[in-house]
Amino acid sequence: MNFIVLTIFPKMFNPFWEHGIIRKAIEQEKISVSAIDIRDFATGKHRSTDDRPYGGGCGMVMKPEPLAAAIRAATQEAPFAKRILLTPQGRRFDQRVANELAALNGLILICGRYEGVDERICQDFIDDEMSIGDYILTGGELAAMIMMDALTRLIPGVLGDKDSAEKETFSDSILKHGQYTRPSSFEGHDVPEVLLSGNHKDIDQWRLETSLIRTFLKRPDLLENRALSQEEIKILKKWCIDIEKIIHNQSILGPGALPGGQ
Ligand code: 4GX
Repeated sequence: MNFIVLTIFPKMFNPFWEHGIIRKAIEQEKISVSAIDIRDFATGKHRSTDDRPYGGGCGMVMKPEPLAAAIRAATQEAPFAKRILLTPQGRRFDQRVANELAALNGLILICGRYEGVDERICQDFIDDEMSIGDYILTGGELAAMIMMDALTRLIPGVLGDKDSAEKETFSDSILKHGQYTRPSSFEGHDVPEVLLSGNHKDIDQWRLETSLIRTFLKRPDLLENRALSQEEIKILKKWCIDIEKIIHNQSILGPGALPGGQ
């Protein structure tokens, strides 16, 4: 995957590209990255990239000429890359979109600042608009990094075998089970016994069950749009029976019969 970012702050990307899995992916040539400074394409004494909005109002707008020239230069470098503008108005970037975009061979990510970019750029120089979430950033740079980060880990060979199983979990729309490492007892809290048992069937069952419980409690929206496996249905049914037992006992004994009842 070839990533080209267009920005007035190209140095913001250096620390991102210099660390961890992203750095390794670059070294192993799974991805190539470059930042184009939009200001390099600005003309005039002050090389300004922004100007006041027609019609008045607060803030500044990114001028169309430097942006258009920068996008043309990037397109020449990567003719088949999809050109994406980062903006709160865009289609929401999520794991599904990430899987879709990870199959492409190039992305040109256009990072706006100020109040936005001249509307005529959006019309003629952009293939898609993307938002990373419903909040307002000071610029598209962090959004571009988030997209590159999520996409890079999906590229075959970037993660080891151990990690790549993990990537299935979110595209499967279920949260990860809890993880523990040594020591087995930490400040009075012990690691669940089943994880020390060495019984992999029990461990897998425990992990699936805790994943489901977590998802049900923290992100029920994820479960609603999901095709459940037979195993998962079995687990959910078991909870239903357990919960019904609690309700049944309460109604027989009366609400005052149990400690904490009202
Ligand atoms: N997900 N921002 C872009 C300036 C801007 C506005 C309109 C183009 C059109 C954001 C987000 C985000 C703030 C980046 C405004 N550029 N980007 N910037 N949320 O909030 O992606």
